[in-house]
Amino acid sequence: MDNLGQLVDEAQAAFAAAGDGAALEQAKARFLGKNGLVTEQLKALGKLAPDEKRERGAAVNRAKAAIEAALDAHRERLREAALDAQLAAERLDVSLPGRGAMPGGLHPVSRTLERIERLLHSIGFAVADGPEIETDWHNFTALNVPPNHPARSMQDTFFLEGRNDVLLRTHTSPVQIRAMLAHAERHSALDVMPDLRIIAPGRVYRVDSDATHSPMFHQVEGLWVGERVSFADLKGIVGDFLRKFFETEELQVRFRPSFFPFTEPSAEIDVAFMSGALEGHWLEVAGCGMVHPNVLRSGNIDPERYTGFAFGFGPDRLAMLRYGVNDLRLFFEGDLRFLSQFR
Ligand code: 2NL
Repeated sequence: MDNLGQLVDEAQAAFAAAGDGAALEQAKARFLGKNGLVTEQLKALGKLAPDEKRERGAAVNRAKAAIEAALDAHRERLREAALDAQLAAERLDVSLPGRGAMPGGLHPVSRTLERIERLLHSIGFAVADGPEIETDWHNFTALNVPPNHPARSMQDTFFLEGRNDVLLRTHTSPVQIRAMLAHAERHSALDVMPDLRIIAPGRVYRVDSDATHSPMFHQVEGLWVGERVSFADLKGIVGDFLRKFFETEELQVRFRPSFFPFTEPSAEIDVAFMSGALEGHWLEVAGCGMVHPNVLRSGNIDPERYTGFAFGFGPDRLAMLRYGVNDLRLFFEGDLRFLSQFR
């Protein structure tokens, strides 16, 4: 009887029809399980005579081995099919262009501030800072701004909600008031106070918004207080600084009489380039003057003994000139198409 060959064929067909691991294990049980068709054949051997049993036993075992080999082959086939499906689903296209690194960069105004700080630091000015939320006293009173000055109104200055004594600083001058007070205190035991030479860079706030004004903008103020500090020192320092900043010895610099409550005398500083698109046009870049005696007194410094000069630049304006930008608001809108040009 050759039903064993048929049994192997049936097992082959059943394994081939199994589409996944579970179906294959079901098919295996039907042939090789405890009550499976192969097991049945092995049990039937017991009823045979010894010489028949040896021959038939060998044949059943060959069939069993063939079925087990077929089972292994189909297990391997299913494993490979599963791997192929996974590889197809998780396919990587290694020929796609990379996303590319997006390196950051300093904001053009930050670069300008760092440039100003580096140049003024190199001639002996230390960087000072202070709070952006200030008292009315540090921002106005100490700076000799009269009580009814329009800058002290809600139309011009951001006051904190429900308060008339705390505000967003409108200039960095209060930093210098704080620095003078600390300097006077630190050296109060000495016969002669050493020179105070600082710059105060930072954000300032005013109620104002158009193409050339932003409600938040930047200032760098400088202050030098000592014995016999003069307007001539001011002209030398500021002129040297501007020629270094604009990288031209040909720069024209003029001091035009002006007025600020915190300086006397006061001047506006204009520059003119000797070449380039702006050649021959006077541009206002800063204000300055000799520190008013009342302001020195606010800083606990004796105006009979010490004098000082102060100046104030708008680094946003300087950045516009240096980079050829015509709308101040572009600096503060955070548009990467604009900002990434300065990397
Ligand atoms: C401007 C004008 C200026 C000052 C700022 C100052 C500070 C102290 C004392 C005296 Cl603590 N003065 N600062 C002086 C003159 C002008 O800035 O137009 N800035 C953009």
